[in-house]
Amino acid sequence: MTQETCILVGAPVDSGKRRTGCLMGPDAYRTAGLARALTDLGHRVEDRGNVVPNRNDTPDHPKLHALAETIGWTEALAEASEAAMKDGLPIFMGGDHSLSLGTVLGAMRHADAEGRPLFVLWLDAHSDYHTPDSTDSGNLHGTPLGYVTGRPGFDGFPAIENPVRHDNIAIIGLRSVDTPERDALQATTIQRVDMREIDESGIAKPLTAFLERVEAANGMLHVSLDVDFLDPAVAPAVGTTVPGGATIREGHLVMEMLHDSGLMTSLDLVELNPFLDERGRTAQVMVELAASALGRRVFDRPTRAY
Ligand code: 6HN
Ligand code: MN
Ligand code: MN
Ligand code: MN
Repeated sequence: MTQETCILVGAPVDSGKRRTGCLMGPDAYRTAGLARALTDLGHRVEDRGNVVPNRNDTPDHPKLHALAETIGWTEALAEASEAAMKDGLPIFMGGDHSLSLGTVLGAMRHADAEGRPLFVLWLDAHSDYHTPDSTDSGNLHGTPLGYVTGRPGFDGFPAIENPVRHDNIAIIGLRSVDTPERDALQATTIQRVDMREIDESGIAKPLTAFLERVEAANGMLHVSLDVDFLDPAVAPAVGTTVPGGATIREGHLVMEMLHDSGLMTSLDLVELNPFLDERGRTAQVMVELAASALGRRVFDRPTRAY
């Protein structure tokens, strides 16, 4: 197995929605043994500690929640992401999903510098394709795919010079998409895989099709794993639970296939709210999934006391 340098980056972002608690995510991943799970697999692990947001003085917005703070996070995380990608495979320990405004931007800059196209795999119940104009909730965690594809309205955020191409994106796990997002998505070639398709044909088929495209283009691949991709029965620690999500095995199969492909170049773990967890079980599930993405096989999994 290829030894990776895994760079853990804490992103305690809590500004992307009103319900707080995601700021505890990075420490929950540390407590659940993320670094140890990766070193046990033979990888080098470096924990860079937590990123601190830039100071930003954008005035309060009548609709958008915590706009200035989210812009400050986006700038700081884009820098941390670009820097970490030069040194290894970053794993961003969130933090709510607005952190991906920054982590994907950093991955875009790195891929541009390498002269390679960036692909994005979004594992989520939601499509997170809003713009600041289309969002009803005003919660910016619902906007990162809108931002990185160059949709308009992101005033005050770093400009997107070379947007991620629609053909380079797959969203898997969908079961809660707002009407304006649906209308906008339907006009794109973004690969959209909802839970019905997964029920009918399995999760491996659409993922294989996507990974073949990444491979053929010699792409870099950023993976963004939202806790609510999973069914709330197995992953309750998230503010935006939607019933009918992926099973534990569907989650692991995606991660195992990602590992086998050798294509993943960065990973977000987002939306974990430890305040809503039950004895740390969701944090543990997320650590196990990350370990699968870095090469742990089903039958290698130790029965470990946390
Ligand atoms: N997430 N579409 C809803 C909204 O408020 O815009 C939910 C967004 C959820 C965000 O999954 O990270
Ligand atoms: Mn999300
Ligand atoms: Mn979600
Ligand atoms: Mn909405």
